[in-house]
Amino acid sequence: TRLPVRRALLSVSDKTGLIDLGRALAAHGAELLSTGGSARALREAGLTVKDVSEHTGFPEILDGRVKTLVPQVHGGILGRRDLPAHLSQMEEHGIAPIDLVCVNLYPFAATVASGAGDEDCIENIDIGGPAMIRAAAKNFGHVAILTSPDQYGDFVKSLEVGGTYLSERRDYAGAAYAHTASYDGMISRWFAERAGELLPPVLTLSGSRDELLRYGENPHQKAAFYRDGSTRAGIATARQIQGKALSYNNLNDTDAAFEAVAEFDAPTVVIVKHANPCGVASATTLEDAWIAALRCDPVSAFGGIVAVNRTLDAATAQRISSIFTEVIVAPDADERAIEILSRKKNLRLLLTGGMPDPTAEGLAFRSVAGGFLAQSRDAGRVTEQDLKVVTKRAPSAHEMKDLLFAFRVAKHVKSNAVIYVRDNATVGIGAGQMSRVDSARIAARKSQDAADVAGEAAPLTKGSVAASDAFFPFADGLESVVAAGAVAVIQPGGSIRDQEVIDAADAAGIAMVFTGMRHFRH
Ligand code: 93A
Repeated sequence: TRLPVRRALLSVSDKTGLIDLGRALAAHGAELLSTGGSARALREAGLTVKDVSEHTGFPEILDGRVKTLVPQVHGGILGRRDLPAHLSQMEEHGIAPIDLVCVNLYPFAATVASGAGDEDCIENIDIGGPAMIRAAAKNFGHVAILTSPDQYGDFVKSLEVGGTYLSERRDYAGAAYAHTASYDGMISRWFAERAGELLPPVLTLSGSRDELLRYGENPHQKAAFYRDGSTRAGIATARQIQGKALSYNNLNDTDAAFEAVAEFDAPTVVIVKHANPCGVASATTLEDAWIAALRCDPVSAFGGIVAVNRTLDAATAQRISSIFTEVIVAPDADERAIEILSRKKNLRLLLTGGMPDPTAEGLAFRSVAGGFLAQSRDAGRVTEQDLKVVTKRAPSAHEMKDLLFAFRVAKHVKSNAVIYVRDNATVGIGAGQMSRVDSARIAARKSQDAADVAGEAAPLTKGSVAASDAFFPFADGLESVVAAGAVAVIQPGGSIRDQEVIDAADAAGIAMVFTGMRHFRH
């Protein structure tokens, strides 16, 4: 059976859709109860509204901190209409049943994001709202609870045919608890941040489901994208300009590409396949950066994800669209670039509106059986001052620039990572191998392939510099880097066999620097 609404309590911070909902309720004979600002808005639209304070005989006090926290409201929401004892107690205390609660909460997240002071943020912690939401959701047998303007349309449709079914109210109740849980999750994280605790004793992952993805990593897996309310520029802020819907793998790869390209100040292009860069280059223009990035591994770049750290221009868009590309992500794009890409119907173009700060603090998660692991994101970055020259030969100024570039790329390549760089462009990337020697060799072999494609005699790694994300445990890794033609090496150092590795470098006459910082990425 459908449940009509005889009395509704409307108390919303976000007034979107409020008037239409109020009108529909009034048209179907509901009495409207409301709090200060909501009541005012409804009245201004010509609706008859009763103030909650008039209804309860108790004024709003303490600057509005206590508006609805009274038995007339909570009794009216929580009383069971199927228990005679409840009904008689309600009557005894003059408590009228409330059949619909429509509440959305003080904008805590928006207040924090606006940079407001602590006092303001705390005042925007809603107490009465969540209490009503949770009460109404608990009593879904007799009460409907709406927490988002997105729900009003469907609700009004039900109203027009006599009211809501129990199953609908159960769905609203589930959504209501998700709403209050995510709200409290945000607040607890804010407190933890204030206390300088990146890893609080209890960590609730509070995200709201944004979209169901077609499937997960594989077609037999289900997947969705959840937003955690963060405003950091990246895939969460991206506007999709064109192309088909993004898949789980697309989102994961696009994130990897964009976070990597954000590391660089000069115009830079990162091409990613399977969450690993297969080409990274900086140049004076994005177009030149694209050409150099593609040269590193043109075979893998097919069907890749391209990230740039500048407004995408027409010349670069033209180049990128000349090979099959899944996704392009950029902070922005000019009109001509957008027009050029619009000819490729399936290509997705994402514009994030800005670049994130790669050195900013934040948390990163990974799931394990029975829980999840959390750590601060790898915001580490080495500068020339952090480097220790350990060989007889010191790197030249040009080599030094390439070494730093290579180590920055290494941070975004799955371990074991060995990266060869020449002139601000990767010329060989070895990723995800269980042994460092293999990563070094694979990168060199791929660079030979790239040289063959480019019609060059020598592998691109000849005369390059090399970076390793973690120390070389033995001299063999270093030796294979030398064999590939590298003339300078950057690596964390810290192995008990460091001296062996240094001796091998000196024997080969190359320069080597230690960073003291490791960039594992698993
Ligand atoms: O300050 S509160 O925590 N105390 C209350 O008793 C209370 N009742 C409703 N906040 C309370 N509300 C919130 O006020 C609602 O959740 C809603 O967000 C807001 C609506 O206020 P107004 O109608 O005055 O705009």
